[in-house]
Amino acid sequence: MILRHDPGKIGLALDDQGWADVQTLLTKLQKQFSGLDLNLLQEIVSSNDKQRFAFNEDHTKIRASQGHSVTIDLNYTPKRPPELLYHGTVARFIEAIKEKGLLKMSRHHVHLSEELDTALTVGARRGKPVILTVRAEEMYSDGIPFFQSDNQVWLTDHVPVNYLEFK
Ligand code: HQG
Repeated sequence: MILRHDPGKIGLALDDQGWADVQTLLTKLQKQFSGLDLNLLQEIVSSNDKQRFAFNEDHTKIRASQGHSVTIDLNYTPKRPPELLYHGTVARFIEAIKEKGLLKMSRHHVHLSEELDTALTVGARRGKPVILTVRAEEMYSDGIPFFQSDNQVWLTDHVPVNYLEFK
């Protein structure tokens, strides 16, 4: 919540690339969670199931690797995706997706995965998952940039409907 959506909630500021100062984060969070220290924060970062957070090289800064709604520039460089990527969603969104393609909604990017299983898990957050296949390499060849986050999530701005397979 703090590193992706609402740093102001604890009076924290993120820099332009989404980094927060570790010591400031700890000091501010310790007001609510007295047991939180650098060791516990390091354990949270290393054990997080999706590796959502990353430290900089000397561990003085921390950020979320993707999924933000606040405006920051993660500074990822464009990268050629594999031929196909997957997106997990649910049936009630399909009609709108057929009309407008995949939209990033409140996040910075549309999130796509290389693994079917990951897309199934993402879709299952909202109900019975429906998997859409994205012809990613074709999109990239047509000039649409892709990025890969530090935790291996594929990101793009918008997937036009003509690159989607609904099966
Ligand atoms: C849908 C979690 C209507 C889209 C997950 C999705 C993921 C449309 C929802 C990460 C639409 C947006 C991202 C359109 C897309 N009309 N609905 N045109 N285009 N949608 O949460 O991909 O735990 O912003 O299908 O594991 O579900 O946060 O995106 O259902 O990796 O790390 O609009 O969030 O990761 O929902 O999930 P989200 P998402 P974390």
